[in-house]
Amino acid sequence: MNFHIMTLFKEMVLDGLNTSIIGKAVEKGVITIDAVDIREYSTNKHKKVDDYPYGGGAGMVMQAEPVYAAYQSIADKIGQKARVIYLTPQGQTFNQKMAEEFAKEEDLIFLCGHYEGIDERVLDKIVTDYVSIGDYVLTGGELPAMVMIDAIARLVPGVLNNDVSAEFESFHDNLLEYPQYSRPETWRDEKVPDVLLSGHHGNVAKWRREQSVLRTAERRPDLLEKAELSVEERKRFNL
Ligand code: 6GU
Repeated sequence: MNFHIMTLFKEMVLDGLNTSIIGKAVEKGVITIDAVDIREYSTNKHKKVDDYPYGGGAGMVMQAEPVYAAYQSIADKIGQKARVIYLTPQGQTFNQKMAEEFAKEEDLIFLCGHYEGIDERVLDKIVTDYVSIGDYVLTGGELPAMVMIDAIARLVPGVLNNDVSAEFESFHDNLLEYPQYSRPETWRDEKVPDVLLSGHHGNVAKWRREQSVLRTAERRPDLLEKAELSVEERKRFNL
């Protein structure tokens, strides 16, 4: 899978993503991450990419042409249709289901805005998806693009060392993950739950399921409405 990022801050996204597990996946060739500097497509002699908003008001607006030319350079390179995601607090809030949908694509283009926004005309022409990462305001789209790429890339086969782990985790069925323990068996007088040392796989699975449901009820009761719980579970946990 190929991630293409249109930005004024290439180093920020590339430095941030080319480390850790995502960086390993890039090294392995399972995914690629390319950043295009929108400023390189400015036709202005000072490489300016923003100007005053028509109608007045605070701040500057990113101009249409450099954004469009940067987009064209990517479109020409990949030679097929690709979704263009504009990171904006005015977008649909990103979630795991959207990550799973985006992970099916071969190429994704991320457009990171700055200043007070981007000229609406180029957005109308190229953007297919308006996405936010939550109800708060950031200075630009780079961190949101990095958040989305991390969440999407880890769903691509071969990115995680462990193929099954992406399927059995928080949110795939609207339940939070069960608690985890590792050595030592006793740490500062606190013991690992006996069932996990029993070697009884059936009991371990049952305990983990209970913990998932309990933990979701306690920490994210809003998720439980969407979770598929058995009649017994609903009764047992008073849901
Ligand atoms: Cl996608 N962009 C900006 N600038 N702020 C945000 C956001 C995006 N999502 C939440 N806050």
